[in-house]
Amino acid sequence: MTDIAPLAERAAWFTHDRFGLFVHWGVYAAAARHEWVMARERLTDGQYAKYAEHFDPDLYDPVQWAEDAWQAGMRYFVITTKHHDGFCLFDSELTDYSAPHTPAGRDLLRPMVEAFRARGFKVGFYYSLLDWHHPEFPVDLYHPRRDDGEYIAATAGRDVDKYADYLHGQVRELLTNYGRIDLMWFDFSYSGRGLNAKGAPEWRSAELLALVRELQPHILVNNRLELGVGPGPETGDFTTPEQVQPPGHENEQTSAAVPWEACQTLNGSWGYDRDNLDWKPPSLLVRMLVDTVSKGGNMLLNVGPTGRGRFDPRARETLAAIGAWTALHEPAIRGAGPSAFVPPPDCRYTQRGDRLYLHVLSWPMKHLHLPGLAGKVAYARFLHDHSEVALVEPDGDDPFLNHLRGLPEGTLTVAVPSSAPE
Ligand code: FUL
Repeated sequence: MTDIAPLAERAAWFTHDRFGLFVHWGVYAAAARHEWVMARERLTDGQYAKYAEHFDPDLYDPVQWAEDAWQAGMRYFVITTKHHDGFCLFDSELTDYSAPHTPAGRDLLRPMVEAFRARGFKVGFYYSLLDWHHPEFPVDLYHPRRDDGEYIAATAGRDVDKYADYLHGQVRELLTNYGRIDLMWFDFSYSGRGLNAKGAPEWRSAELLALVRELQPHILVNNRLELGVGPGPETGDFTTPEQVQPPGHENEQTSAAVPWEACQTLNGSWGYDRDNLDWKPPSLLVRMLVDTVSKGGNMLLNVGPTGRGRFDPRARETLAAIGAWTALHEPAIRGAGPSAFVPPPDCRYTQRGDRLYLHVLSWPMKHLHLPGLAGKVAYARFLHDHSEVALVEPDGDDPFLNHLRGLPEGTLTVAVPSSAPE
Protein backbone atom coordinates (compact mmCIF):
# COMPACT_ATOMS: atom_id res chain seq x y z
CA MET A 1 0.00 0.00 0.00
CA THR A 2 1.34 3.41 -1.02
CA ASP A 3 2.53 5.74 1.74
CA ILE A 4 0.06 8.56 2.07
CA ALA A 5 -0.14 11.69 4.18
CA PRO A 6 -2.39 11.66 7.28
CA LEU A 7 -6.06 12.19 6.57
CA ALA A 8 -6.21 15.57 8.33
CA GLU A 9 -3.50 16.84 6.00
CA ARG A 10 -5.05 15.42 2.83
CA ALA A 11 -8.49 16.68 3.81
CA ALA A 12 -7.39 20.19 4.83
CA TRP A 13 -8.67 21.80 1.60
CA PHE A 14 -11.91 19.84 1.79
CA THR A 15 -12.86 20.82 5.33
CA HIS A 16 -11.84 24.38 4.52
CA ASP A 17 -13.80 24.80 1.29
CA ARG A 18 -17.05 23.33 2.65
CA PHE A 19 -19.17 23.83 -0.46
CA GLY A 20 -18.94 21.99 -3.77
CA LEU A 21 -20.81 21.39 -7.01
CA PHE A 22 -22.04 17.93 -7.97
CA VAL A 23 -22.79 17.46 -11.67
CA HIS A 24 -24.84 14.54 -12.96
CA TRP A 25 -24.54 14.61 -16.70
CA GLY A 26 -24.88 11.80 -19.19
CA VAL A 27 -27.19 10.61 -21.94
CA TYR A 28 -30.05 10.36 -19.39
CA ALA A 29 -30.17 14.17 -19.69
CA ALA A 30 -31.71 13.58 -23.12
CA ALA A 31 -34.50 11.46 -21.62
CA ALA A 32 -34.90 14.23 -19.02
CA ARG A 33 -36.69 12.09 -16.47
CA HIS A 34 -34.14 11.09 -13.84
CA GLU A 35 -30.75 9.42 -14.19
CA TRP A 36 -32.30 6.08 -13.19
CA VAL A 37 -34.71 6.18 -16.13
CA MET A 38 -33.23 3.03 -17.66
CA ALA A 39 -33.87 1.01 -14.50
CA ARG A 40 -37.12 2.66 -13.48
CA GLU A 41 -38.73 2.13 -16.87
CA ARG A 42 -36.98 -1.17 -17.50
CA LEU A 43 -35.56 -0.02 -20.78
CA THR A 44 -33.44 -2.52 -22.68
CA ASP A 45 -30.05 -1.54 -24.09
CA GLY A 46 -31.76 -1.21 -27.44
CA GLN A 47 -34.48 1.11 -26.15
CA TYR A 48 -31.97 3.22 -24.23
CA ALA A 49 -29.58 3.50 -27.19
CA LYS A 50 -31.57 6.36 -28.74
CA TYR A 51 -30.39 8.71 -26.01
CA ALA A 52 -26.74 8.18 -26.91
CA GLU A 53 -27.61 8.43 -30.61
CA HIS A 54 -29.22 11.83 -30.03
CA PHE A 55 -26.85 13.20 -27.42
CA ASP A 56 -25.68 16.44 -28.96
CA PRO A 57 -24.85 19.05 -26.32
CA ASP A 58 -24.32 21.97 -28.68
CA LEU A 59 -24.51 24.60 -25.93
CA TYR A 60 -22.01 22.94 -23.61
CA ASP A 61 -19.95 25.70 -22.02
CA PRO A 62 -18.00 24.48 -18.99
CA VAL A 63 -16.42 27.92 -18.55
CA GLN A 64 -19.92 29.25 -17.84
CA TRP A 65 -20.65 26.32 -15.51
CA ALA A 66 -17.48 27.11 -13.58
CA GLU A 67 -18.43 30.77 -13.35
CA ASP A 68 -21.94 29.97 -12.07
CA ALA A 69 -20.58 27.58 -9.46
CA TRP A 70 -17.81 29.92 -8.37
CA GLN A 71 -20.24 32.80 -7.91
CA ALA A 72 -22.46 30.52 -5.80
CA GLY A 73 -19.49 30.05 -3.47
CA MET A 74 -18.51 26.53 -4.50
CA ARG A 75 -14.83 25.68 -4.59
CA TYR A 76 -14.67 22.06 -5.71
CA PHE A 77 -16.70 19.90 -8.05
CA VAL A 78 -17.53 16.26 -8.65
CA ILE A 79 -18.64 15.17 -12.12
CA THR A 80 -20.22 11.86 -13.15
CA THR A 81 -17.58 10.39 -15.44
CA LYS A 82 -19.81 7.32 -15.71
CA HIS A 83 -23.16 6.76 -14.01
CA HIS A 84 -25.00 3.46 -13.45
CA ASP A 85 -26.11 3.31 -17.10
CA GLY A 86 -22.46 2.73 -18.04
CA PHE A 87 -22.19 5.66 -20.45
CA CYS A 88 -18.82 7.43 -20.21
CA LEU A 89 -18.38 11.18 -20.63
CA PHE A 90 -14.71 10.52 -21.26
CA ASP A 91 -12.74 8.88 -24.02
CA SER A 92 -11.97 5.33 -22.90
CA GLU A 93 -9.88 2.75 -24.68
CA LEU A 94 -11.99 0.10 -23.00
CA THR A 95 -15.38 0.96 -24.50
CA ASP A 96 -17.05 2.83 -27.32
CA TYR A 97 -20.03 3.58 -25.11
CA SER A 98 -18.80 7.09 -24.57
CA ALA A 99 -19.21 10.73 -25.57
CA PRO A 100 -16.77 10.64 -28.52
CA HIS A 101 -19.06 8.03 -30.10
CA THR A 102 -22.20 10.17 -29.87
CA PRO A 103 -23.01 13.26 -31.98
CA ALA A 104 -21.03 15.18 -29.34
CA GLY A 105 -18.01 13.59 -31.02
CA ARG A 106 -15.48 14.32 -28.29
CA ASP A 107 -14.39 13.74 -24.73
CA LEU A 108 -16.71 15.96 -22.67
CA LEU A 109 -14.88 15.46 -19.40
CA ARG A 110 -11.61 17.11 -20.37
CA PRO A 111 -13.01 20.59 -21.17
CA MET A 112 -14.83 20.61 -17.86
CA VAL A 113 -11.77 19.58 -15.87
CA GLU A 114 -9.73 22.24 -17.65
CA ALA A 115 -12.29 25.03 -17.22
CA PHE A 116 -12.92 24.32 -13.54
CA ARG A 117 -9.28 23.81 -12.70
CA ALA A 118 -8.41 27.10 -14.42
CA ARG A 119 -11.09 28.88 -12.35
CA GLY A 120 -9.54 27.55 -9.15
CA PHE A 121 -11.70 24.52 -8.33
CA LYS A 122 -10.47 21.27 -6.87
CA VAL A 123 -11.34 18.36 -9.18
CA GLY A 124 -13.47 15.37 -8.20
CA PHE A 125 -14.60 12.35 -10.23
CA TYR A 126 -17.77 10.38 -9.59
CA TYR A 127 -17.49 6.87 -10.99
CA SER A 128 -20.30 4.34 -10.73
CA LEU A 129 -19.35 0.85 -9.61
CA LEU A 130 -22.60 -0.25 -11.20
CA ASP A 131 -22.82 -0.65 -14.94
CA TRP A 132 -26.11 -1.64 -16.51
CA HIS A 133 -24.51 -1.71 -19.95
CA HIS A 134 -21.54 -3.98 -19.33
CA PRO A 135 -22.30 -7.62 -20.29
CA GLU A 136 -20.40 -9.03 -17.32
CA PHE A 137 -21.87 -6.71 -14.69
CA PRO A 138 -22.81 -9.17 -11.95
CA VAL A 139 -26.16 -7.73 -10.91
CA ASP A 140 -29.28 -8.14 -12.98
CA LEU A 141 -30.96 -4.80 -13.13
CA TYR A 142 -34.53 -6.02 -13.15
CA HIS A 143 -34.27 -8.68 -10.46
CA PRO A 144 -32.88 -7.20 -7.32
CA ARG A 145 -33.67 -10.39 -5.35
CA ARG A 146 -30.79 -12.79 -5.62
CA ASP A 147 -32.78 -15.83 -4.60
CA ASP A 148 -35.16 -15.29 -7.49
CA GLY A 149 -34.90 -18.07 -10.10
CA GLU A 150 -35.10 -15.62 -12.96
CA TYR A 151 -32.32 -13.62 -11.40
CA ILE A 152 -30.06 -16.63 -11.18
CA ALA A 153 -30.77 -17.48 -14.81
CA ALA A 154 -30.20 -13.91 -15.96
CA THR A 155 -26.84 -13.58 -14.28
CA ALA A 156 -25.56 -17.12 -14.75
CA GLY A 157 -22.22 -17.26 -16.46
CA ARG A 158 -21.37 -13.61 -16.00
CA ASP A 159 -17.70 -13.16 -15.27
CA VAL A 160 -17.40 -10.71 -12.42
CA ASP A 161 -13.65 -10.58 -12.71
CA LYS A 162 -13.89 -9.38 -16.29
CA TYR A 163 -16.16 -6.59 -15.15
CA ALA A 164 -13.77 -5.75 -12.29
CA ASP A 165 -10.86 -5.61 -14.76
CA TYR A 166 -12.86 -3.16 -16.88
CA LEU A 167 -13.78 -1.03 -13.87
CA HIS A 168 -10.19 -0.93 -12.60
CA GLY A 169 -8.96 -0.15 -16.09
CA GLN A 170 -11.31 2.80 -16.43
CA VAL A 171 -10.36 4.16 -13.03
CA ARG A 172 -6.73 3.90 -14.09
CA GLU A 173 -7.54 5.91 -17.24
CA LEU A 174 -9.35 8.58 -15.26
CA LEU A 175 -6.59 8.93 -12.72
CA THR A 176 -3.83 8.92 -15.33
CA ASN A 177 -5.13 11.04 -18.19
CA TYR A 178 -6.54 14.15 -16.50
CA GLY A 179 -3.74 15.45 -14.29
CA ARG A 180 -4.14 15.92 -10.58
CA ILE A 181 -7.46 14.65 -9.26
CA ASP A 182 -8.34 15.69 -5.75
CA LEU A 183 -11.32 13.50 -4.94
CA MET A 184 -12.79 10.17 -6.03
CA TRP A 185 -16.50 9.56 -5.47
CA PHE A 186 -17.45 5.90 -6.01
CA ASP A 187 -21.10 4.90 -6.09
CA PHE A 188 -22.11 2.33 -4.74
CA SER A 189 -21.40 -1.18 -3.44
CA TYR A 190 -23.67 -4.14 -2.97
CA SER A 191 -21.59 -5.71 -0.24
CA GLY A 192 -23.60 -6.75 2.77
CA ARG A 193 -26.66 -7.16 0.55
CA GLY A 194 -26.03 -10.82 -0.04
CA LEU A 195 -24.50 -10.46 -3.46
CA ASN A 196 -21.34 -12.20 -2.52
CA ALA A 197 -21.51 -15.25 -0.28
CA LYS A 198 -18.54 -13.96 1.67
CA GLY A 199 -20.07 -10.51 1.99
CA ALA A 200 -17.17 -9.01 0.05
CA PRO A 201 -17.65 -6.55 -2.78
CA GLU A 202 -17.31 -8.45 -6.02
CA TRP A 203 -15.32 -5.84 -7.84
CA ARG A 204 -12.19 -6.22 -5.68
CA SER A 205 -12.67 -2.97 -3.80
CA ALA A 206 -9.54 -3.20 -1.66
CA GLU A 207 -7.41 -3.65 -4.75
CA LEU A 208 -9.24 -0.78 -6.46
CA LEU A 209 -8.62 1.55 -3.53
CA ALA A 210 -4.94 0.62 -3.51
CA LEU A 211 -4.79 1.49 -7.22
CA VAL A 212 -6.40 4.88 -6.60
CA ARG A 213 -3.96 5.66 -3.80
CA GLU A 214 -1.00 4.57 -5.91
CA LEU A 215 -2.00 6.79 -8.86
CA GLN A 216 -2.98 9.88 -6.83
CA PRO A 217 -1.56 9.55 -3.30
CA HIS A 218 -2.96 12.88 -2.08
CA ILE A 219 -6.55 12.01 -3.16
CA LEU A 220 -9.65 11.77 -0.94
CA VAL A 221 -11.92 8.77 -1.51
CA ASN A 222 -15.52 8.51 -0.32
CA ASN A 223 -17.03 5.66 1.66
CA ARG A 224 -19.05 3.90 -1.02
CA LEU A 225 -16.52 1.16 -1.65
CA GLU A 226 -17.76 -0.01 1.74
CA LEU A 227 -14.29 -0.57 3.16
CA GLY A 228 -15.03 1.54 6.21
CA VAL A 229 -13.90 5.09 6.84
CA GLY A 230 -10.97 6.16 8.94
CA PRO A 231 -7.52 7.63 8.98
CA GLY A 232 -5.77 4.65 7.35
CA PRO A 233 -4.99 4.15 3.64
CA GLU A 234 -7.05 0.96 3.49
CA THR A 235 -10.34 2.67 4.27
CA GLY A 236 -12.26 5.50 2.65
CA ASP A 237 -11.69 9.09 3.80
CA PHE A 238 -15.13 10.63 4.14
CA THR A 239 -18.79 9.67 4.46
CA THR A 240 -21.60 10.73 2.14
CA PRO A 241 -25.06 11.13 3.72
CA GLU A 242 -27.44 11.54 0.80
CA GLN A 243 -30.50 13.81 0.60
CA VAL A 244 -30.70 14.20 4.35
CA GLN A 245 -29.60 16.77 6.89
CA PRO A 246 -27.96 14.68 9.61
CA PRO A 247 -29.49 15.39 13.01
CA GLY A 248 -26.12 15.88 14.72
CA HIS A 249 -22.49 15.12 14.17
CA GLU A 250 -22.30 12.03 16.31
CA ASN A 251 -23.65 9.22 14.22
CA GLU A 252 -22.00 6.77 11.88
CA GLN A 253 -22.36 9.00 8.82
CA THR A 254 -21.21 12.16 10.56
CA SER A 255 -18.85 11.40 13.40
CA ALA A 256 -16.56 14.22 14.43
CA ALA A 257 -13.57 11.99 13.68
CA VAL A 258 -13.85 11.80 9.89
CA PRO A 259 -14.79 14.36 7.25
CA TRP A 260 -18.27 14.07 5.84
CA GLU A 261 -20.18 15.54 2.96
CA ALA A 262 -23.95 15.76 2.60
CA CYS A 263 -25.04 15.64 -1.04
CA GLN A 264 -28.26 17.34 -2.01
CA THR A 265 -30.29 17.83 -5.18
CA LEU A 266 -31.93 21.03 -6.33
CA ASN A 267 -35.21 19.31 -7.18
CA GLY A 268 -35.10 15.70 -6.05
CA SER A 269 -33.47 14.36 -9.20
CA TRP A 270 -29.73 14.23 -9.85
CA GLY A 271 -29.88 14.00 -13.62
CA TYR A 272 -31.87 16.62 -15.55
CA ASP A 273 -35.56 16.00 -14.93
CA ARG A 274 -37.62 18.46 -16.92
CA ASP A 275 -40.97 17.92 -15.24
CA ASN A 276 -39.83 17.61 -11.65
CA LEU A 277 -41.01 20.82 -10.02
CA ASP A 278 -39.98 20.16 -6.46
CA TRP A 279 -37.31 22.86 -6.51
CA LYS A 280 -35.79 23.73 -3.17
CA PRO A 281 -35.90 27.46 -2.54
CA PRO A 282 -32.46 29.10 -2.24
CA SER A 283 -33.24 30.13 1.35
CA LEU A 284 -33.69 26.45 2.25
CA LEU A 285 -30.43 25.49 0.55
CA VAL A 286 -28.59 28.22 2.44
CA ARG A 287 -30.03 26.90 5.69
CA MET A 288 -28.93 23.40 4.72
CA LEU A 289 -25.42 24.67 4.01
CA VAL A 290 -25.26 26.45 7.36
CA ASP A 291 -26.70 23.44 9.20
CA THR A 292 -24.16 21.16 7.54
CA VAL A 293 -21.14 23.32 8.34
CA SER A 294 -22.37 23.83 11.92
CA LYS A 295 -22.18 20.03 12.28
CA GLY A 296 -18.72 19.80 10.75
CA GLY A 297 -19.73 18.71 7.27
CA ASN A 298 -19.50 19.83 3.65
CA MET A 299 -22.36 20.31 1.25
CA LEU A 300 -22.13 18.99 -2.32
CA LEU A 301 -25.02 20.55 -4.21
CA ASN A 302 -26.05 19.02 -7.50
CA VAL A 303 -26.94 20.46 -10.89
CA GLY A 304 -28.16 18.19 -13.70
CA PRO A 305 -27.35 19.98 -16.96
CA THR A 306 -29.69 19.57 -19.93
CA GLY A 307 -29.07 17.49 -23.01
CA ARG A 308 -27.88 20.65 -24.75
CA GLY A 309 -25.26 21.11 -22.06
CA ARG A 310 -26.79 24.09 -20.26
CA PHE A 311 -27.63 24.59 -16.64
CA ASP A 312 -31.42 24.89 -16.49
CA PRO A 313 -32.41 28.56 -15.87
CA ARG A 314 -34.03 27.50 -12.58
CA ALA A 315 -30.72 26.01 -11.47
CA ARG A 316 -28.84 29.14 -12.49
CA GLU A 317 -31.25 31.38 -10.60
CA THR A 318 -30.86 29.24 -7.51
CA LEU A 319 -27.08 29.30 -7.73
CA ALA A 320 -27.12 33.08 -8.18
CA ALA A 321 -29.37 33.52 -5.14
CA ILE A 322 -27.14 31.32 -3.02
CA GLY A 323 -24.20 33.34 -4.33
CA ALA A 324 -25.80 36.57 -3.17
CA TRP A 325 -25.80 35.08 0.32
CA THR A 326 -22.29 33.59 0.24
CA ALA A 327 -20.83 36.82 -1.14
CA LEU A 328 -21.72 38.46 2.19
CA HIS A 329 -21.44 35.50 4.53
CA GLU A 330 -18.48 33.52 3.22
CA PRO A 331 -16.36 33.94 6.39
CA ALA A 332 -19.02 32.04 8.35
CA ILE A 333 -18.68 29.04 6.03
CA ARG A 334 -15.25 28.91 4.42
CA GLY A 335 -12.63 27.72 6.87
CA ALA A 336 -15.34 27.47 9.51
CA GLY A 337 -16.68 24.46 11.36
CA PRO A 338 -18.65 23.44 14.40
CA SER A 339 -18.51 25.25 17.73
CA ALA A 340 -18.50 23.78 21.22
CA PHE A 341 -21.16 26.32 22.27
CA VAL A 342 -24.77 25.20 22.19
CA PRO A 343 -27.00 27.50 20.13
CA PRO A 344 -30.48 28.62 21.16
CA PRO A 345 -33.49 27.04 19.39
CA ASP A 346 -33.70 27.63 15.63
CA CYS A 347 -30.12 28.84 15.49
CA ARG A 348 -26.80 27.34 14.46
CA TYR A 349 -23.25 28.26 15.34
CA THR A 350 -20.27 28.01 13.07
CA GLN A 351 -16.84 28.98 14.30
CA ARG A 352 -13.56 30.01 12.66
CA GLY A 353 -10.75 30.52 15.14
CA ASP A 354 -12.18 32.73 17.89
CA ARG A 355 -14.90 34.13 15.64
CA LEU A 356 -18.29 32.73 16.48
CA TYR A 357 -21.05 33.02 13.86
CA LEU A 358 -24.64 32.83 14.95
CA HIS A 359 -27.05 31.82 12.18
CA VAL A 360 -30.65 32.67 12.93
CA LEU A 361 -32.98 30.35 11.05
CA SER A 362 -36.21 31.98 12.14
CA TRP A 363 -36.22 35.58 13.28
CA PRO A 364 -36.43 36.05 17.07
CA MET A 365 -38.76 38.30 19.05
CA LYS A 366 -36.38 41.24 19.57
CA HIS A 367 -33.90 39.35 21.78
CA LEU A 368 -31.77 36.26 21.48
CA HIS A 369 -30.59 34.56 24.64
CA LEU A 370 -27.28 32.79 24.20
CA PRO A 371 -26.42 30.21 26.87
CA GLY A 372 -22.87 30.19 28.18
CA LEU A 373 -21.73 33.30 26.35
CA ALA A 374 -22.00 35.96 29.08
CA GLY A 375 -18.68 37.70 29.48
CA LYS A 376 -17.18 35.84 26.52
CA VAL A 377 -18.07 38.09 23.62
CA ALA A 378 -16.01 41.25 23.14
CA TYR A 379 -18.05 42.67 20.30
CA ALA A 380 -20.98 41.62 18.15
CA ARG A 381 -22.05 42.69 14.70
CA PHE A 382 -24.09 41.54 11.73
CA LEU A 383 -21.95 39.91 9.12
CA HIS A 384 -23.69 41.29 6.03
CA ASP A 385 -22.91 44.96 6.85
CA HIS A 386 -20.72 44.87 9.96
CA SER A 387 -23.25 46.97 11.86
CA GLU A 388 -22.99 46.65 15.62
CA VAL A 389 -25.42 44.47 17.52
CA ALA A 390 -26.14 45.41 21.13
CA LEU A 391 -25.07 43.00 23.85
CA VAL A 392 -27.12 42.99 27.02
CA GLU A 393 -25.27 41.41 29.93
CA PRO A 394 -27.69 39.88 32.47
CA ASP A 395 -26.24 41.81 35.38
CA GLY A 396 -26.86 45.13 33.63
CA ASP A 397 -28.77 47.66 35.68
CA ASP A 398 -31.27 48.75 33.04
CA PRO A 399 -34.66 48.37 34.79
CA PHE A 400 -36.32 47.94 31.42
CA LEU A 401 -34.42 44.67 31.07
CA ASN A 402 -35.15 43.40 34.57
CA HIS A 403 -36.98 40.43 33.18
CA LEU A 404 -33.74 39.18 31.71
CA ARG A 405 -32.36 38.59 35.18
CA GLY A 406 -34.28 35.35 35.48
CA LEU A 407 -32.22 33.75 32.71
CA PRO A 408 -29.83 30.92 33.55
CA GLU A 409 -26.46 32.09 34.73
CA GLY A 410 -23.99 32.72 31.95
CA THR A 411 -26.60 33.70 29.40
CA LEU A 412 -25.80 36.59 27.13
CA THR A 413 -28.66 38.48 25.52
CA VAL A 414 -28.44 40.11 22.13
CA ALA A 415 -30.88 42.75 20.99
CA VAL A 416 -31.89 42.61 17.34
CA PRO A 417 -34.14 44.66 15.03
CA SER A 418 -37.80 43.77 14.67
CA SER A 419 -37.25 42.04 11.36
CA ALA A 420 -34.29 40.45 9.63
CA PRO A 421 -32.20 43.03 7.82
CA GLU A 422 -32.20 42.58 4.06
C1 FUL B 1 -27.02 7.37 -5.63
C2 FUL B 1 -27.25 7.10 -7.10
O1 FUL B 1 -27.98 5.92 -7.29
C3 FUL B 1 -27.96 8.31 -7.61
O2 FUL B 1 -28.36 8.17 -8.93
C4 FUL B 1 -27.04 9.51 -7.42
O3 FUL B 1 -25.90 9.37 -8.24
C5 FUL B 1 -26.63 9.64 -5.97
C6 FUL B 1 -25.62 10.73 -5.71
O4 FUL B 1 -26.08 8.43 -5.51
O5 FUL B 1 -26.66 6.32 -4.90
